[in-house]
Amino acid sequence: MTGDVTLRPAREETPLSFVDMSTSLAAFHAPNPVFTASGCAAAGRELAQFFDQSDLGGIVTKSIMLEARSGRPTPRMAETPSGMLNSIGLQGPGIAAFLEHDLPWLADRGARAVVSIAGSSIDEYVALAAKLRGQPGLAMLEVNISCPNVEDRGQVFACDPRAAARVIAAVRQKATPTVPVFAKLSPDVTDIVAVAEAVMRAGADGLSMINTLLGMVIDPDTMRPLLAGVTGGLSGPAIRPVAVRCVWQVHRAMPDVPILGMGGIRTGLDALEFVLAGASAVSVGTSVFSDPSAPVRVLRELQQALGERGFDSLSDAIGYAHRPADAVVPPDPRGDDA
Ligand code: RRO
Repeated sequence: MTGDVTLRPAREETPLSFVDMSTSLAAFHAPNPVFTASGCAAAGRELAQFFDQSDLGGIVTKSIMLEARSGRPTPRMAETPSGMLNSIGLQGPGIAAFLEHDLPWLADRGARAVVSIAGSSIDEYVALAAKLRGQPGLAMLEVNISCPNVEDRGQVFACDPRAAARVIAAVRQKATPTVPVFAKLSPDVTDIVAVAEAVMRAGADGLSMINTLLGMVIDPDTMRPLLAGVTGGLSGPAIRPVAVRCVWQVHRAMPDVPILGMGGIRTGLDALEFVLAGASAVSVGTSVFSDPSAPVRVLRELQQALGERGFDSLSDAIGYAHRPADAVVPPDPRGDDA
């Protein structure tokens, strides 16, 4: 989508309905590109009083494991400059309860459910994919191979291209063939493109990026690590430039691979950065803790921002920042459009 887009003269007061916001993540077609982010609103119910679950492109659920799990000891959240650390440790009800209560709840509301799965072995991922096979309301699988809050860093499959590829190949084989399988990648690697290429070769249909970065806070009063789990995942605006860089690098290497981008998105302009870098859709995560309506606001603001820049459709903007530096400059949004 880079370089050959003709922008119409931009207007400041563009009607929102003017810009076609529909998007595709492989075989999953969504009416708009703004999703929730895994881990920030359980299975979506927590946000139901703030917006209609079907208004977003998709609801991405907290990573689910085979068994119920209480997670790591507390404290497991800490504030950081422009962000937060979490050390939740995959707390959740387990797949049986999820299938009984959560997925039907989302399906009843017309939500497009993107179910995040996590395992501590390939067999566990495969068992989860099998249980989700054929479930109504399931739009896509997000395979979380990058949770930073596990005891054994060897379980962070996304840190090793071969381990990541093995998980994805096994899930792809077991999952419903028509349901896209996206691999969720970690930024805590030397070469994210190598991991992205490995999972795509293994059969992934697209990529979610990025998960949180491994971080740590020491309490100056106790002079001990603040989190009981010692380390945690850093999220929020602090990580946005890292996330945009990852999306940029992977889109540059594989421009046809659909990317669901996330990391510190708070506004429509933040979301626009991800789209211009190459994301076909975005997830809004940490900002829902301070503004639970953030995803619908971000959607509105993104549509407005695209219209103001002369785009007729979201798809024209995907990867637009990769066009050559001497490409035609978009019309000045403040200028006369005559
Ligand atoms: O549950 C968590 O602690 C967690 C997960 Br599964 C993840 O993927 N990313 C994160 O920051 N925390």
